[in-house]
Amino acid sequence: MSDRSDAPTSVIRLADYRPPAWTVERVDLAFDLGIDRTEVAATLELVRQADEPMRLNGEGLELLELSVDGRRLGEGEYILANGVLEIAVDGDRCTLATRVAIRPAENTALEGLYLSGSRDKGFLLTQCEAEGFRHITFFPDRPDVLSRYTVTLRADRARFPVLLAGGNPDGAGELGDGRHWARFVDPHPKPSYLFAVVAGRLERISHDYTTADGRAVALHIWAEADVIDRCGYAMDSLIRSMQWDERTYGRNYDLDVFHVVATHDFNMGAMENKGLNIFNAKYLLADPDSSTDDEYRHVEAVVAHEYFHNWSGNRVTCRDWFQLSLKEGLTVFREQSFSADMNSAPLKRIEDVALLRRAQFPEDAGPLSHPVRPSQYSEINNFYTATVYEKGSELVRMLAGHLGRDGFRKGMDLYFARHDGQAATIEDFLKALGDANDADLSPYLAWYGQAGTPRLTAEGRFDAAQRRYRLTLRQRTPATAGQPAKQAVPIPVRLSLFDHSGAALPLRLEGEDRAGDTERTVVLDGAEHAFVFEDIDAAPVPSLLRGFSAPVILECDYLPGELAILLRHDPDGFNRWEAGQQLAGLAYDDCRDGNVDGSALRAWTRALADLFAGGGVDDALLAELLTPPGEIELVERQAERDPERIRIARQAMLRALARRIGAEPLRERYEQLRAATSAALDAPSQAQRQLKRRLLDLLALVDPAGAAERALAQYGQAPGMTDRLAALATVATYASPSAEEPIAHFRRRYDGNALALDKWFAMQAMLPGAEALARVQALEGDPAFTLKNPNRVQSLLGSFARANPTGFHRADGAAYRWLADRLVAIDALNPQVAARIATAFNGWKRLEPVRREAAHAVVAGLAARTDLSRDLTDILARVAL
Ligand code: 0A1
Ligand code: ZN
Repeated sequence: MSDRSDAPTSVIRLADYRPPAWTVERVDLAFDLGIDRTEVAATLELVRQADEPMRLNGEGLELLELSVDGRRLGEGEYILANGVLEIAVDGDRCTLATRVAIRPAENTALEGLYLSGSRDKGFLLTQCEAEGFRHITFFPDRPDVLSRYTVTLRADRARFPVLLAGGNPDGAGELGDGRHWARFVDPHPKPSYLFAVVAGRLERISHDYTTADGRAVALHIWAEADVIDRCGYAMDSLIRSMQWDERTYGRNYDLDVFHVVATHDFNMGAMENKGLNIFNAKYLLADPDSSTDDEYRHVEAVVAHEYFHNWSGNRVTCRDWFQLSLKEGLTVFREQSFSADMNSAPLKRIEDVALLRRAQFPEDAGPLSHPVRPSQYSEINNFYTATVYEKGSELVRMLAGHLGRDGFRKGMDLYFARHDGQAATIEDFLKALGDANDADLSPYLAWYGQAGTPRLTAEGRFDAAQRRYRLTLRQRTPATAGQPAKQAVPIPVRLSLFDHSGAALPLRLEGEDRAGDTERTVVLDGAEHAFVFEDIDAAPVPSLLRGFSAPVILECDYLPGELAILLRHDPDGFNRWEAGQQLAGLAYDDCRDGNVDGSALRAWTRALADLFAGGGVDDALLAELLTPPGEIELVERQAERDPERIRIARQAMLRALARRIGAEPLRERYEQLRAATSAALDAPSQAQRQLKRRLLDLLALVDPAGAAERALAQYGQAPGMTDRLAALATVATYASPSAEEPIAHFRRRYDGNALALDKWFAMQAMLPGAEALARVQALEGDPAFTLKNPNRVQSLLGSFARANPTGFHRADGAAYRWLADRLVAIDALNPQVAARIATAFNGWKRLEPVRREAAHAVVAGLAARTDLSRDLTDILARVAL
């Protein structure tokens, strides 16, 4: 957090980086824990690195005692102002001791030490990334200060029976008067943002794990008693992650214990604190009755992500917060590879690319755009973005593709060996990968420093006389906020050429003796380059950017029939889907322009109807193929956005698809799948549920009564949450009066299950149309709703503002005004959450004039306020530009 912004906002610049003037070798912390008041005694062994005073960060701390080398300092011997404690010290080393008091129960920002749950039953925990440690004690709170930590926790045993901190246990005992203590020593130097403690009434499940290099590790997952029986899937996922990192990267865990804790009060997804990961319960708990298939996959992915950070983030950390993607992009990439190995690789790629397009492309195209390595920030918490995470992962994927599997592994081995125990930079990463392979990867640095999504234009020309196909690739990146001029970046383009029967052609580039495989990667490393393929007998259909080999927008004048060939024949699931998405985009253009008999719409519906009838596509892929880009992605296809019209055009294309397939075949296939229904979690069962859902939604467009009847029956008979929630959403979307009863039933059935109710809030918040606002306002009055809980706010307000374009962008601007009001209220409690919700205003400038005017008035009004947090002020200032 986040002072109120009456102080001028200071901008931190990458160019101003200087190494720390004082580092901390050892930290000894002793906590006397209490919910209202906790005392923290800290002893720091500091070492001078430059001829400057010692400066420690500290915010919201009540300073009780301060001494240097055993001598208490009086006022006048230090300066404490603007969150910095400055002490002039002689000599090159010193021992600094502080004692401070902090107030966990008052900490609604959930940064530093705070209370999760109620005063009488809840527990205490910490969140320190990025700058939370300074809310716990005075410290040089920056990631390039790595220290060895010893932590002693003291607390009332009855109220806080479980005491945890990162590191290995180093003793525990009684203190008398009902209090007890526990000590932990972490042998691995770490930055302060990885520090964590937890204390309270928690239950655990455990597993004895032995690493590949022979270390016995006790794995413990902790949660409150009412949810501890929902942690089994997370434990299985953790074991799979540990084994995968050993196998794939040769990385072993490095402490004797590994704790994972679930909390219902958390600002983000989870946190990789050394030896003590803390999870938003949403990403740790899973059971068939209250979790969907998607949620099971998310639990597996987030558990893996946090575990993988132990090497990519903890053992090798970041020099400064500009390097955030060094750990996040790399760890997302590692998680994506893991999930692809555990599940279906093409489906995982489809999911990740769809997320990139939905979340990152709009971010990169609007006023919040920033490079994967930003060059400045005023609030680092606002840079945990899709660009740093998802685009960052795409950059690592390009590097990995460039080096090949073995080369990338060699590079990673060198990176970990060379920088173990250090705070590194993105240059260090590229250098290590390059050095291990005798390669120069420095051209890829341009990707890290430049915002905006490059446009890749492809133009093919077939020369029958020469039997040649000339493919000209060009790139251009549009100007982004504060970055008018762009340079060319290396763009690897994996490609194949297909003939019109759908066969892939062997590829021989001009100057080569022999044809190679049917797929290869060419790299466009300047503004333009032509690639000439020989021995081509007829104009081929190029399949470009296979596997989404670079995070760009492809502009290629495909004829609909050409995309249909790829959609029908491409053997690779991802590319088949990609061709379908591109063709769906053209079909959408037809519907948007009122061209109901357009050639793209016909080609798209015909190809999908044939694939549907032909039975050659598995259920999971078929469900994906039947899902065109969403309303949020489609906004890019018109100059001025009117969400109503976008929805109408998209619904029209879906209706055309449903008609082409036919109501009867849709019903029949649905019934077959229904008969096979189970709650099993295996991939084919999940695929059946996914396809069933798509079919029901398509059926609703051509047979609303038939779809509603089936959806209601499905709701009543569903063996698990996936089927139950999907059915509820279908009824509520297409037959709202019949939805009242099941909606009320769901509310009663899951009373007390916060995570299940979050889905209930979100589902209703996303129901389209102008009435959505009144529905959301009514739901705010539900006793389970509170602005104090980030998950609740995300489910109701976040889903509405970010995932309900027709509801949020009401033409009268009422939803904008309502959200502005709520943002101010949330901001007073939790600035990080307010800032995240406020990003919903990101694209206001490209709305049609009436909505634009309404949004502008609201955004400008908010941006002019001086009583908001630094987090929210930063977002508003950029969005309002
Ligand atoms: N490093 C975590 C994400 C995270 C970031 C900031 C937080 O508090 C402001 C909490 C978690 C991850 O990537 O999982
Ligand atoms: Zn992460």
